[in-house]
Amino acid sequence: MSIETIYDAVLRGDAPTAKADTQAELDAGASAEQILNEACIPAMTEVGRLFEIGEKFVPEMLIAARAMNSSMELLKPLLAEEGIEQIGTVVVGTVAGDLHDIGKNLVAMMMEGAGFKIVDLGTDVSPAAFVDSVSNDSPDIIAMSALLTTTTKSIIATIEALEEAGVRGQVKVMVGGAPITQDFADKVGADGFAPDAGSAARKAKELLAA
Ligand code: B1M
Repeated sequence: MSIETIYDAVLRGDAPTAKADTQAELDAGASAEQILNEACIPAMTEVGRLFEIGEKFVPEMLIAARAMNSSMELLKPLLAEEGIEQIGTVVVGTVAGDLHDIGKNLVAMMMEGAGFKIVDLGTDVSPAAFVDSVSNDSPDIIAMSALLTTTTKSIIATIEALEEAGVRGQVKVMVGGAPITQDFADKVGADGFAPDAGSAARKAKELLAA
């Protein structure tokens, strides 16, 4: 076991090995931050890259994310103790009227893999709940997923609600989901769009840096 075997285990979606090797590395004196930054995050970044170029598919990405989570279960409490700062906070949710959550969960997992703290509001999230999350969770980014043509209007309603509440300027807004395009994102005044989970994590980092 080594940092490399954790990287490999996450990449091929081998949760038991990812967990066992994470524990072994911790016992051998590695820090949680080192395992996160040298194994988990690079492995999920690579999974995202392979997904984007069509060399990995949704089930493999879910399995890799599960392997990362099995390592993260051990790392999270230690990261809190070590006082490791996450790179930013993203509030994710599927918009009002929409119950699809597979894509949203993948986006959340890839963003977590990229180092973000994730606050997942779930599905059928009302504009008011997104607005409340700005004061409750102080997110850098609000990430909305919509899978139905009919619920794209919930994205518009949420952006309007953020504006009406006077908090639109405090957060970047990202949108995505099967019916969403860059053109739609531009029209509704979102700050970012991504077509898939891997590029969503990269876009979130770009928005944070902007
Ligand atoms: Co629904 N459904 N569904 N469904 N469903 C679709 C979306 C549909 C295209 C099927 C079809 O008719 N061909 C169609 C929508 C048509 C339309 O509006 N244009 C549809 C419909 C009509 C419905 C119902 C209305 C059916 C009914 O009851 N009559 C109903 C609606 C319920 C509701 O939401 N109110 C319904 C229900 C369901 C199930 C509950 C049965 C189930 C959802 C289970 C769940 O999510 N827990 C379901 C499913 C599974 C699908 C399909 C088959 C698969 C969706 C999926 O998970 N894809 C879908 C048809 C299809 O896509 N082939 C369909 C895999 C997932 C990884 O991809 O979600 O696109 P996706 O996410 C991607 C990207 O879009 C992107 O990254 C992800 C990973 O790469 N992405 C983001 C997503 N969010 C992002 C956010 C970002 C950035 C990127 O930034 C914030």
